[in-house]
Amino acid sequence: MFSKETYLRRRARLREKVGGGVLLFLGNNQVGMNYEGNEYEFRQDSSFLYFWGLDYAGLSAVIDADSGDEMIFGDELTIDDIVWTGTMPSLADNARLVGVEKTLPVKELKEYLRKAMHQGRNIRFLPPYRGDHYLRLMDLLGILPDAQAVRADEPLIKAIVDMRIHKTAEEIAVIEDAVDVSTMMHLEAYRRVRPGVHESEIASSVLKIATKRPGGRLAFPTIATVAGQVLHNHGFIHTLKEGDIFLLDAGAENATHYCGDLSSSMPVGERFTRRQEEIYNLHLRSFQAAVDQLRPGNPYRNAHLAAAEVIAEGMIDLGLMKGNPRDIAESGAYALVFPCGTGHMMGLDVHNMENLGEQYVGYADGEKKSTQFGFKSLRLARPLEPGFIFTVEPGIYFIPELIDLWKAEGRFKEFINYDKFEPWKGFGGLRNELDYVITENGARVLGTLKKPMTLEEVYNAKNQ
Ligand SMILES: [Mn+2]
Repeated sequence: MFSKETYLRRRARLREKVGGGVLLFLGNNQVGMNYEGNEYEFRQDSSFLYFWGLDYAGLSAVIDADSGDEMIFGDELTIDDIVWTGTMPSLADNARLVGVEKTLPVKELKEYLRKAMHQGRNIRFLPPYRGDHYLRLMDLLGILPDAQAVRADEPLIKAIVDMRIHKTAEEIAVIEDAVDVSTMMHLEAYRRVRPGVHESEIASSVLKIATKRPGGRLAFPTIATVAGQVLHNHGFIHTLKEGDIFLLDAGAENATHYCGDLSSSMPVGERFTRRQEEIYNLHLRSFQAAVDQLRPGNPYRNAHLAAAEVIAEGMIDLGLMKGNPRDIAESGAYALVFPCGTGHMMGLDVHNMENLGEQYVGYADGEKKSTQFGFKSLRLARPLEPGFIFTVEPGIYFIPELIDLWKAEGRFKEFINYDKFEPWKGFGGLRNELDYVITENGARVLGTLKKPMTLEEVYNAKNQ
């Protein structure tokens, strides 16, 4: 948790930006996994954490942006709770830690909102993403679940996005810490990956490092796979063998809930094959081309197009594509081997604020996200500003089903030599990923530890 002043400042700023109305924040509740009392690991809503700091279930909060009143709704512990979980500071004491003097029982929230609605006041809320929030919003505001996303308040969403997207020095410091833990997870994988080891063993050693410190956990389910062409592969079904490419996409969240997100690709054996090295180095060049575009004012779309263009050049050199690399990038034909975006915003969420809408987070006002395959996965396109924190993670993937589909449809025939792709169908896929912050005049990679990137660094890390 940050100091009380941080939370006071954030809420005052939000009040000012939104200008008026009742701002409603629903904290997260516990969710039963297989029965009510056996819960998933609790995770507080990130906007709730950002403005109210309190990291436990059963809370809601309101800012009256007209009067300046701030209040947290929650119930004090009963003797049953204390017998079960032990005693804890009271809600009133916790609220004071984040600069809130007024606390009320949960049941008073409905009455408070009913009164506000009666007075014709504008009740502003965020789009829900959890089942119980849909039900609570229906109960509290009388809005049916289907209508809640469209009735969510755009000025509130935009104000929150604008605040959470610009990181302060104290936020950058805790994110950098989470990135360091993430790097340690990856260094452990480089050491452990070898023929005969199972994917689940790597996933478990990575988890162990993420959870070593109090409050530490994974920022998202780990991807640890030799089938890297499957972009979100959580199966852990393979035993590693000589000749495979192992791909790890894993990151830690520290006690503050800010996170890191890194990816690594490495040979299962001592070295990559010549063909794997060639694709790995092509990927590194595309990574560098993206990084070269990182500076204030330059749209992240340019970083994506630069990476796509380098990959297209490499595909032409291999005889897999033809034509002008820039045209291949701009047409979207590159997406056959690079079907995802180059990166995404990061912060309290690994895909920061995705629940508030990618359009608001990753795109400038008035700039519409494309629906074309490839470009539709570009989560970040807008001009970069100091304090933005995001990932860079171009990759090269040979997805047999996608190759067959595009070939059958004759898609981008002018750019793609489909027949040459046949021998590449079993290649798999690879990527690396690092986290960056935009500075006043450029960008800086986050983390004080170095994650291996070049072939030499990768081979060395395997022998540490
Ligand atoms: Mn990522």
